[in-house]
Amino acid sequence: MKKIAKIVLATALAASLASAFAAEFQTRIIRFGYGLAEDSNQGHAVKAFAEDLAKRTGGKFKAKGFASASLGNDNQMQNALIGGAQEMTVVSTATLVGIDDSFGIYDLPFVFRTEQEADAILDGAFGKKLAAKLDAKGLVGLVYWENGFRNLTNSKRAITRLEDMQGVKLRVMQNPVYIDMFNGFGANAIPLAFSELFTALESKTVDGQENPVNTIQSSKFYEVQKYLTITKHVYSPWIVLVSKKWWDGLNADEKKAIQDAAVTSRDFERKDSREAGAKALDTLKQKGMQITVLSAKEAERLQDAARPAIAKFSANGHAELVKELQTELAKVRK
Ligand code: TK8
Repeated sequence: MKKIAKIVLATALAASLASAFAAEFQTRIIRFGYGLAEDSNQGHAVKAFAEDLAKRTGGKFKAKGFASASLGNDNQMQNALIGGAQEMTVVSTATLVGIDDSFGIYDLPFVFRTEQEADAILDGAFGKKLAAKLDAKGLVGLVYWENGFRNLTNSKRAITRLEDMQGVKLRVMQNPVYIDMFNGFGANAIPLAFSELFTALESKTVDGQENPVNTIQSSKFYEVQKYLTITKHVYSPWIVLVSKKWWDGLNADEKKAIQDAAVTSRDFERKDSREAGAKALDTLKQKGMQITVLSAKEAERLQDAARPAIAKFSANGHAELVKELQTELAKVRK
């Protein structure tokens, strides 16, 4: 009898060990809010994330997308994550400057020349280190998605020279680098949440805005904006965030599943974004937008006019960070 009891005990122990090693997932609902329409790069990639995560967790993790800032604008969602009222979001890195002003680094004009350069910096040590700074603020930064190179639209006039920006009321993100940059160009920069932008353009509270062509298309800005100038003044990333409060309650398997699904969504999103971007100009033309490509000379004048905004960011305690980015970029360009 003693022997049998021992065997039973050993079997029970082995079984419990085995189940500890097999991935364990609790049923969890993830509210994943985002600012753009459902039919946008963000919407497509949130869906891809949810599908991939469901596969990895045997259907236990259900990520539900909330489009069009229905859970709040970028800043409001960041706060909801910090408080634990929402699990996930994707926001422009530019809107994180209230939490950590080093995120203004990505907004410096004309820093990245190509998407591939941006990928290398964002996915590499530089991007990871910056994202890790959010931990102490109650946010977990998982991966960067592509918003893309930003361009200028407005309803007043075609902008073909720097002087054409004079006095144009231009919505920018709530971020000092953008305010400095566009005021430096001679525009009248007005910081406003993206969720209020369409109405502000429609009512002519502002004349223009700047965003990548995909966003101009998916947000239907062509309905209220006639002129598009290809300026590519900033390469703008999005960052996928998780509430740290919620994250800390997950086991290692659950964390890994989310991390892996986030990487899948990143690769999906960049591909989707680049494919859509290649077609967007034709679509916007068809929708009636008049498109200006800056001459090489005007593009250079724009770059010169942008330099003080970079200098100011550097002088505001970020000289080291700017240097670090330039060093990393030089390595990538080799
Ligand atoms: C969407 C924003 C948007 C950004 C902006 O919530 O605010 O202009 O480019 O993509 O994050």
